[in-house]
Amino acid sequence: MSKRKVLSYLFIFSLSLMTWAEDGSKLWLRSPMPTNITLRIDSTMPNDDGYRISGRTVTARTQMGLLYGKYALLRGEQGESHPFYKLRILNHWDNLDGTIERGYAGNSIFWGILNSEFLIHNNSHSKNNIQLSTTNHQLLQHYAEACASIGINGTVLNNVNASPKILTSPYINKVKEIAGILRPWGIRVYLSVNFGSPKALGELKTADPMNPQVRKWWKKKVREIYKMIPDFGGFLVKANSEGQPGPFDYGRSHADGANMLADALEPYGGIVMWRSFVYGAKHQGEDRVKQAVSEFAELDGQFRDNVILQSKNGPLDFQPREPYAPIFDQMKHTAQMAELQITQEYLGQSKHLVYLAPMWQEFFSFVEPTRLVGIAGVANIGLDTNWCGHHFSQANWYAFGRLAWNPTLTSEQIAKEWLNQTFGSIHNSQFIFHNDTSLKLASMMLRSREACVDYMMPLGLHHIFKFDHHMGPEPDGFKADYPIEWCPVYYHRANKDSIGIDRSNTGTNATSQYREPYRSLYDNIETCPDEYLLWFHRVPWTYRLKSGLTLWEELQKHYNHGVNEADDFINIWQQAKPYIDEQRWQEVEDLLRFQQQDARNWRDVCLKYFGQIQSNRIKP
Ligand code: GCW
Repeated sequence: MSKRKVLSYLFIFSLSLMTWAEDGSKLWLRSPMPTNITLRIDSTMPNDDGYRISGRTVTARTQMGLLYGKYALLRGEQGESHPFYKLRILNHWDNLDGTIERGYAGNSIFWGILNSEFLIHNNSHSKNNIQLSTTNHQLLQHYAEACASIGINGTVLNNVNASPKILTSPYINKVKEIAGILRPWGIRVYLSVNFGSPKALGELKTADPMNPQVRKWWKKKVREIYKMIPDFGGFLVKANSEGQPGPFDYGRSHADGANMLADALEPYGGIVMWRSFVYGAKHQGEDRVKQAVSEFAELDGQFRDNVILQSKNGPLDFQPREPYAPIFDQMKHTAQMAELQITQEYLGQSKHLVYLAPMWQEFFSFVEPTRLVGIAGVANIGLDTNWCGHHFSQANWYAFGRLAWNPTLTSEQIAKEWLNQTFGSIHNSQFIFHNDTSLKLASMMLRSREACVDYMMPLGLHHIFKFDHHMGPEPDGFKADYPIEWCPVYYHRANKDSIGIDRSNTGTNATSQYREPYRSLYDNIETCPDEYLLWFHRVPWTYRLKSGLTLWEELQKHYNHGVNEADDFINIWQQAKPYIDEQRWQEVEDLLRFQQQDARNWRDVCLKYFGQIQSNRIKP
């Protein structure tokens, strides 16, 4: 038995979050921390940041394990727990001017006005010491604590549509400073990089990954970064996708591009997360949901060991329901990560209450968690007082962290934990309000994703969102000057007889990219699950579903059900009123009423449009 180092002490809970409880900015972090917690280091424990809790004693092999264990104790956990994934990373789509792509909770907590003011006043990009204001330091500490409390251990600080400027020294300095704030909380920083940087920054004439100068440039840049940030995590890259530069620009492959960066990062232990979200480049014109596999499958086995292919859970783009992305089946010799979207781009943004854990669990029911080496979540965090725009959107940040730590947790367990910690009384860390009410709130959360699917995209009817903001329905959406893959009419193809895209072997054959049994299951209209029907098939309006109803009747049923659910959420929330502070209750109430109206709007606009199409009153 190796020697046990005992670090027992009285833990004084002095974090400033205690003072945040009343102003609407409270996260799930509870106070007060129980007064005496015993912390022990045990070097015989498995070699990770897991913990063991027994009574009020937390034992772990590492300091981080002790920290994670303390928060677990607060959640009421007992027993032993270890992180399932080593990489549990938030992706912030934050631009350097402070705006956030697909952000619905205010501007960036990392970048923006303070920073650019400094640059303007100092009139130079070469100044090395950009200071974050005190407020920002504090804010980032809160952010870091919230992340650490649920096990998140990495963060990508900038948008995948990356400005090359992130690699200039003023920004690297700032990244160093942010890294310093996050480090005590076990959070490593990563950066999104623009593949064309050496050229875009005017330092070289090319960004060709096979050019020795370019390779040297990246090596030097990486050395510069590690000199400042020795525990820097690595790069996230969106290349040759939606207008971003990439290796194709020089006739090279994704593997050539990713490996060049990987070689530069390898000596320092850094990784490259290379995204597979691509369309409209090499396989232009092919069914968009097939293009990732078409582009990447032939490269399987060609990537360096420190390259991870990062793919969205579905093959299209974060719709409220997608079948899993078949790239997870196809890449057998490449490390893979899943990219989940916490920010609700297509799920009512920060205005609809939609709890996402059930959607992510659904994904894990198709893609074995062990096939992945990590999880990334596109963050929903901004400068809004309540961090996420909607109080209940915090639950999605929370659920992401919890599932990245343990993908076998149930959505229900996570919802209850979150409710308990978010709305529970500070005098009672174990149970929330009135039993019955809390159960209803959990049930509202658990039903909310299916409700959203029902009123936005029943039976697999996808991507009929408004240009370009994706809030609200636009079933007749078509713009000649837009890529066709952005146009709703491309996806539903409704006419007076039928609706949906044929992705079976008689159509685009996207089903052939799936492993069995899903390939056959999805390919056959008779066996295709209802929830994916219009995703994989073109279906006559009069087709009878398993329920005996026609497609048209079934669609109406789903739209109505979604609206009824939104109505019921308001009833449930009314019942919760006595147990929730006035401010948060009212803010959520206002948003639920908006959601109710919006759900009606989805139903009414879509049923009217499709009704007119099938009765031949309008032509698509
Ligand atoms: O979902 C789409 C979004 C883009 C986003 C892109 C991506 C960051 O509409 O805003 O760009 O996906 O994931 O790269």
